[in-house]
Amino acid sequence: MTQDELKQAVAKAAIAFVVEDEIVGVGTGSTANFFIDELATIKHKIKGAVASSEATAARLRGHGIPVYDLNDVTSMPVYIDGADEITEQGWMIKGGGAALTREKIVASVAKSFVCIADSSKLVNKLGKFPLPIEVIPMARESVIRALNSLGGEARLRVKDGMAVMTDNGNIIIDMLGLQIEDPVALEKTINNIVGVVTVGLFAAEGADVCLLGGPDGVTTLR
Ligand code: ABF
Repeated sequence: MTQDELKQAVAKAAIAFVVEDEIVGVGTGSTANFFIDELATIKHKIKGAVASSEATAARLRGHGIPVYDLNDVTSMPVYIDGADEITEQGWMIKGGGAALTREKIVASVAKSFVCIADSSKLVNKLGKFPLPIEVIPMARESVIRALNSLGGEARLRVKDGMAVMTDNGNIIIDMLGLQIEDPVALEKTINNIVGVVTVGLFAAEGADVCLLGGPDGVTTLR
């Protein structure tokens, strides 16, 4: 099976977690895109969706799925999204697609987080994937200095010669070379640096369920 076929398999399996007549939180990225395409096949059974990025909102609307503003939603049963790395405990690194802040916000309102990923994302220890951090642009250098003092190497994310901008108008700093022993503590430490909006560690509130696609099919970790 190709990686795309694995992503498609977990996206299909995630449909079983969507609650009828309710709003579903929807993540960002290529696996989430497969999920959105699957969601379109049952769109008449749900009330609508809350999107974690402009790209996801556009794809949902393209399928005719109503997109709700999070401010108009008091609760939702489930948030479904991919990850860059996930451990068996449900701790994740997210933000490779620069949507980490909205992802964390939507996930915080949902009762449960269902992670969908191909099995290459499962790791014993987080940190091989550069850890994304969304930062207020004027704090770029002070945050880089603070991050470097924690070990690892902080780098501004650049694409086509330009700093990558998030949907919120902020920049992304990626931290390379980390071996994350205590993700919950590191999440707290980085979130406390002045100028940091969000760190892409999802550990204090990780995934409740992970659907992992591998050569033998979809495995469910809880
Ligand atoms: C989002 O998409 C992110 O938090 C993560 O960075 C990424 C995973 O991308 P993909 O599904 O394309 O591998 O969930």
